[in-house]
Amino acid sequence: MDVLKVGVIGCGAIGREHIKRLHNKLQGSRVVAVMDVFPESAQRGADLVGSDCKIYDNIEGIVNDSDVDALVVTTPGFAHKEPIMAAIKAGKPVFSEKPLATTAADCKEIVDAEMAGGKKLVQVGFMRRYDKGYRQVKELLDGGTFGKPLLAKCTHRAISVDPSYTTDMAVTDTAIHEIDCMHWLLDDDWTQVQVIMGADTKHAHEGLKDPQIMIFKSKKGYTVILEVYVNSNFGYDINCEVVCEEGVINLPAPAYPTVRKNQMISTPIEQDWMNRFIDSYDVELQEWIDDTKKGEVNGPSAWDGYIAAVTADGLVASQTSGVMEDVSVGET
Ligand code: NAD
Ligand code: ISE
Repeated sequence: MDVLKVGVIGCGAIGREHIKRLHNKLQGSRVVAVMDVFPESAQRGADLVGSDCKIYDNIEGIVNDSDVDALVVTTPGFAHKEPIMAAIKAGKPVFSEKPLATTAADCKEIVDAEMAGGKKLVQVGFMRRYDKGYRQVKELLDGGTFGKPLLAKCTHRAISVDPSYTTDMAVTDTAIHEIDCMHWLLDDDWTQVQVIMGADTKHAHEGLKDPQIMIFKSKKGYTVILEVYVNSNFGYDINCEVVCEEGVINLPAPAYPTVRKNQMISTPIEQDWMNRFIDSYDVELQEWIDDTKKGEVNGPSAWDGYIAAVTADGLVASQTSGVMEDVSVGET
């Protein structure tokens, strides 16, 4: 196959970003069809491609189009399961943005359907595994010279979120990145998790608990403390510090010049995920295109999506209970 012909389901913020990179930026793929529940959103997606892009208003149509080799799902998390299941049923490779689905039960159905089909088809958009900085941290940890990791402190801050963002989404939409990434970085599984609510910021909309502190205990005994603060009002601020027996490793911050002006020394801060992780999305999708053309799935799998969702279920339970919740994944 020379060119992978892709159908994109969900033409919102990241859907349009992925359409542009799949069609114009990366090697070996073209977007041939788009689908969205809102016709005007689908049209916006198609306009990025050109007049020969097909527009669908239903999942069955785009998934079963014989011109579509593979699917990219960029609907909101609650609407991932239906297109992923349809792609599996059609035997087509599917890349889904994170989370795989919003509950462990839904993720398990996807894992089971994929296994029943006898072929790996699903990849999840845990793009931090492709980030240069996180890869550098992993290389140092795996190199062994820092000794055993003891604990890690992470922040996941955004400027603001819209009113459709609910308290549980601090876990299923936002912390899901650290749930997967820290599990991958530390090469360990979570056994217990807890959420402690911070004092509410006045910048959060009515009913949203923000910020939240999340605590993860791992099988090997590591502790991760994560601050999720999605109405920080100042920027998109992703940090990770791993404290080890022989030293401390910090995730490199994006490189910006430090300027001296008006009696101040200052450095810009990212405004959103789009730029902060732009290279990671490119690497992630280029590898997905190349693997898919070879009939392989080598990125984060449906199983990775499932174990992240089991952990997320524990955190969501703890948002209400306030206590440590057990996380149990079961057998592979
Ligand atoms: P968005 O709301 O901007 O876009 C979602 C689009 O999906 C909208 O156009 C909406 O009309 C459409 N849609 C909703 N329900 C649908 C359905 N049932 N079928 C077809 N289309 C449907 O959201 P977004 O910010 O682009 O996020 C989309 C997904 O991407 C989410 O899962 C989110 O978690 C993920 N995301 C990941 C990253 C990352 O860093 N990896 C960044 C942003 C978003
Ligand atoms: C968004 O969906 C993303 O995935 C971003 O990477 C994350 O930082 C943000 O919290 C989510 O809403």
